[in-house]
Amino acid sequence: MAHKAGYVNIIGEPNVGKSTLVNALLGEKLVITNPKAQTTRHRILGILNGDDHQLVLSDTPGILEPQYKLQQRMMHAVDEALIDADVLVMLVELGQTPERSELLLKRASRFDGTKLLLVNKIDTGDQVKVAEALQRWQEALPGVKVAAISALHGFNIDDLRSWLIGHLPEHPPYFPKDDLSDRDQRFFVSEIIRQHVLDQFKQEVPYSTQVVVNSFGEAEDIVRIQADVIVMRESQKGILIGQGGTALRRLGTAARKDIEAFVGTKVFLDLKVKVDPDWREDEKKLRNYGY
Ligand SMILES: Nc1nc2c(ncn2[C@@H]2O[C@H](COP(=O)(O)OP(=O)(O)OP(=O)(O)O)[C@@H](O)[C@H]2O)c(=O)[nH]1
Ligand SMILES: [Mg+2]
Repeated sequence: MAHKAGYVNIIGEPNVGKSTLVNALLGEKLVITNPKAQTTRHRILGILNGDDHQLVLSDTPGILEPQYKLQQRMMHAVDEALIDADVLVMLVELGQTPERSELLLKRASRFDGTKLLLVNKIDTGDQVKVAEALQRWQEALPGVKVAAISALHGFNIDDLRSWLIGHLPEHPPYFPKDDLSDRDQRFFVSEIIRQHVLDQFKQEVPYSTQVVVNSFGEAEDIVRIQADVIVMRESQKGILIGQGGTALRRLGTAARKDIEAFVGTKVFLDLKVKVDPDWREDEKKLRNYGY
């Protein structure tokens, strides 16, 4: 039987559920998700392998007008997803209209392969609202397949996965068949820590935070990890550490538990908070951080 393989790249505005959809299609939690916008900062591949197929899913940062260099790099990651897509998934959420999706539609118009418009979060509305949304999007994008899903609740996800695999071109696998991602364990460890910063701290702190894993030492039955949580101001450092170090301990404990589940062994996690006022604007630092 011929082997099928290809890239299904998901783009959309911040917070519409792109990362949740990647996890739902993979059937496991690979990439971090959060109610706060701009959770995803990199292009991250999640790979779904079958005997006769390899579906490479590409998560991307939410599309926005960049205000600083980090966001410019994030939009570069979105642009990359327009280059190698076999299928481009435009993800929107219920309630979002074509008229107010200019950033998404402008970018998607640059791609002329197979496109799919998915309306996500249909669990938040009724059938009438969903039908109206599908009709509006279909009118705005004639010739593009339009469908409704709930990534969080798994609605229409099995059908979508089958449809995507069915639309992959005949091609040998792009990655070894036991790979789950193009990213390594260190990357996902830093993302898990960042996920807990997003969970535990308000607005400004997560947007100013970068996590760097400095060492990842694997011993027989424990992994020793040292990571820096980098913020932009002394005041943010104070918030992250908290009174008597309570906030940082809470962050460390929560992150450690998730990292243990991810690596499958006990973990010793040493977190340090550092201040670097300009990491979001410095080309060289951003490159070092993988942006
Ligand atoms: N009710 C509902 N919520 C959803 C659904 N899909 C995702 N969400 C929620 O929407 C929020 C954003 O989800 P993400 O997957 O992080 O969104 P994203 O598009 O990757 O966001 P960025 O990376 O910030 O651009 C999270 O709180 C999800 O739980 C859905 O089908 N229904
Ligand atoms: Mg995301």
